[in-house]
Amino acid sequence: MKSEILEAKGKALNPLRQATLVFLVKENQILLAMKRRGFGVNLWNGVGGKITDGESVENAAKREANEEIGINLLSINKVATLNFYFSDKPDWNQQVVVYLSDSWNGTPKESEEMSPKWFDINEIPYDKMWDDDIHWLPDVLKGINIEADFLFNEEQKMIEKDVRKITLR
Ligand code: 6U4
Repeated sequence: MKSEILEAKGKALNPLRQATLVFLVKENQILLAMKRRGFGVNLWNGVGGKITDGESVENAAKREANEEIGINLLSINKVATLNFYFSDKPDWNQQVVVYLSDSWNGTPKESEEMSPKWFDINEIPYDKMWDDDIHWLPDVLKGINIEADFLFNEEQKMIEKDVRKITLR
């Protein structure tokens, strides 16, 4: 693993605080949501957020999808585990567990936090997403499970990455 990531890992809470990220997929489309406030504002991303005390990761994923875009997830499939380290903001360090879902009830709708929109899988706006996404989301959408570590600088630019392809689903 890269030395700066190792250094950030050594300084981080162990285990890292966890968060969830869910992408709905149907036919050739993926649902992204524009973050309207707080962490990652003005970036397209999946839906998700922090895990609350005593909650399972899967339940947190389902709860956040309901709170942020008003849908009930019926099934989710874990596809990636991503560790994010922020060199100057250790409070932001987090492990994000990523899921895909092709089964839910309800129609995605806007909330105070997120504005959802369907994108063609070939037209994902990586230039308006977190820097890391282009390094793992294409593989995840091809059916490859990923584990990765990413280090960000003070301007929230990704400065190091270590991406491992784990299994073919
Ligand atoms: P509040 O506003 O406290 O209710 P909450 O929705 O619980 O927030 P938030 O917004 O901190 O949590 O969640 C962060 C979201 O951003 C999670 O879905 C994980 C995701 N995320 C964090 N870092 C990311 C990164 N570098 N790349 C990425 N998604 C990231 O694609």
